[in-house]
Amino acid sequence: MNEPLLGGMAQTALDRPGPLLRRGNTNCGGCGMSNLLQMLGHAAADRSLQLMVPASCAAVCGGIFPFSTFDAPTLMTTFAAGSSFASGAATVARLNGEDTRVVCLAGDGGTYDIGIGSLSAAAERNEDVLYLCYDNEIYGNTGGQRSSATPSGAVASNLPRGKAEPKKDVLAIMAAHHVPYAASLSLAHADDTIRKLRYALDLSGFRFLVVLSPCPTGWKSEPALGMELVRLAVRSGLYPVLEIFDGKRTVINIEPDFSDEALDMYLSLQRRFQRSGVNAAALRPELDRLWQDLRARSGRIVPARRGV
Ligand SMILES: Cc1ncc(C[n+]2csc(CCOP(=O)(O)OP(=O)(O)O)c2C)c(N)n1
Ligand code: SF4
Ligand SMILES: [Mg+2]
Repeated sequence: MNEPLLGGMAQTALDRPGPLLRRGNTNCGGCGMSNLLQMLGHAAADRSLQLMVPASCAAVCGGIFPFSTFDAPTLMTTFAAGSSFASGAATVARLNGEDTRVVCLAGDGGTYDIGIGSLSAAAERNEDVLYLCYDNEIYGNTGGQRSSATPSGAVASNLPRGKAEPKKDVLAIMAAHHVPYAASLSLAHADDTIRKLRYALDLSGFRFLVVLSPCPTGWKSEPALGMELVRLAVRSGLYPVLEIFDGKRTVINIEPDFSDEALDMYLSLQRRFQRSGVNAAALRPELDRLWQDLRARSGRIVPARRGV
């Protein structure tokens, strides 16, 4: 039975017969990873998928063999080796002549931190893998510890005063591997996200996508506000939405307005920031540096904000 995969988004005759993320899963209400899986299912349509999922909320969500929440063959992998399993699965699929896309679905802990060795190796070998990182900026599944994706000023369960270091620039790291495609996705901009998912699904070689993924449990935010939070993160410049081709050509897809209003709103709607007391003025210099760098990389040498 066909059921709407995305509230409000038209379903086509090519869509999967059922959602990629089935009902009755264990994800918290308002989990961005659930939204991402809905969009991936929609973008994949009738393409065949295999999922590789290292330890994370997504692995728990996937369920216990022989049952699965995901409507695709799924392999739960060790934490550090998602990309290695994906490389193997992609090779087997090629040798068997199977027309399937191998997707490694990993959290930020499994990507920016503990999985970065195998990720770097697979990217350097240009394996035929679509790597999809849902970035909730913490180790969500084990209680919300800091990762290197945690942004400055955010409190984590093992960091009560808030993080002093800036978020790691994982797209710059992937660009340095000269992978065919690397991009950041905004769940609040569904058209751009579906376009990028489809493009990445149909490309060969290593494709890397990262998605800011609201986590009401860890961010201490209202479950219903996830999309609004992503919108504010994009608007304020905190979360750049861009794509990088072959590690060289950088395209900024959504232009922020860099307003302190949006940034302050983003911070005030999450208790992880309220608890550290960080505000827009404190974060702005770091964001200005990030955007000056991005402008230079994209070939658009214009100031991120007037007066910068
Ligand atoms: C080698 C190893 N260390 C620690 C763990 C415990 N562990 C399981 S999931 C997880 C957190 C994963 O964080 P992330 O990748 O960001 O995914 P999220 O939980 O946020 O979805 C940790 C620390 C483990 N399974 N294996
Ligand atoms: S803890 Fe966060 S990432 Fe994990 S299922 Fe809940 S909302 Fe999703
Ligand atoms: Mg995480």
